[in-house]
Amino acid sequence: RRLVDDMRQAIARNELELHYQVQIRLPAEEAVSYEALVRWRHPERGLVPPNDFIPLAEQSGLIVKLGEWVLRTACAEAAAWPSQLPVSVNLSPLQLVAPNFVAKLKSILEITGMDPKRLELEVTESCFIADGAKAGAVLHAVKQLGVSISMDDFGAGYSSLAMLNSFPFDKIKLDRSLIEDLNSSEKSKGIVRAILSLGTALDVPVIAEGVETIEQLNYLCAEGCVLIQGYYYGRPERHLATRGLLTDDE
Ligand code: G
Ligand code: G
Ligand code: MN
Ligand code: NA
Repeated sequence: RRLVDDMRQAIARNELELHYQVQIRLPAEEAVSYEALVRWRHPERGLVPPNDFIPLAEQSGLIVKLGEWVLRTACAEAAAWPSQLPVSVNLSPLQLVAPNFVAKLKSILEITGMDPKRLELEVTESCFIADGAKAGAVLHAVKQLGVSISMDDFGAGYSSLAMLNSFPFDKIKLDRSLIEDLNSSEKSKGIVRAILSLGTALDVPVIAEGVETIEQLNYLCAEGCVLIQGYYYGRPERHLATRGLLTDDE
């Protein structure tokens, strides 16, 4: 596959870049954090979205190197932000079980001068499927460094209550498919409400992802959800520090 060969060189050629999507706290609507999302500025294909290359990177094992680049770059860039807000980074299951992951993370934090308290790692249920005990052990070691862990895409796939019980997540991210269905489905409203009250019961903050409309926002707000991420407030884009030097997603 040509794309896989290209991808191998993309890191060395400096073709990857991170865009950041704001996370908002209600009611003041202040920015509280940013999620890093990788893009590939391909010389011929233009800006390639992660869905077009992350799965390939996972299949080929390249995700370990790519994920390391993402972590190092997100830490280096966020360390220089004037706001000093937290940054969250998505982790692939393979990264988590790769040898020396924790040691590498520790060294990235040291080299970039990033405050571990400002770093959040997002994991999905798939991280726990192959070897749940191993994933849990690694994540506990990560938390020891002061880094926090979010449960991403909750409410999609097989994300289960058992998982929430087995690991002390610092944040739950409501999957955007649930938010999308809020408009059309009473069932989704019930599920969202239930997950929000689960968050309250466990004392874990819940953030809604993929919020695009005022109707969705008002429903979430009425149900006590104060953390919001989605196009309603902002798309992933280069951060303030570099804005103007690069073109945005659209
Ligand atoms: O940015 P976008 O919505 O197109 O991202 C699509 C998918 O790619 C999402 O599931 C997101 O979690 C994933 N993704 C984006 N950036 C990264 C990254 O740096 N590492 C990993 N593992 N996944 C990412
Ligand atoms: O799987 P993960 O939650 O990491 O995926 C986040 C992805 O969702 C980002 O790549 C981002 O581009 C996308 N996203 C963020 N907000 C919205 C939104 O409001 N609507 C849609 N359709 N996608 C969104
Ligand atoms: Mn995410
Ligand atoms: Na998600």
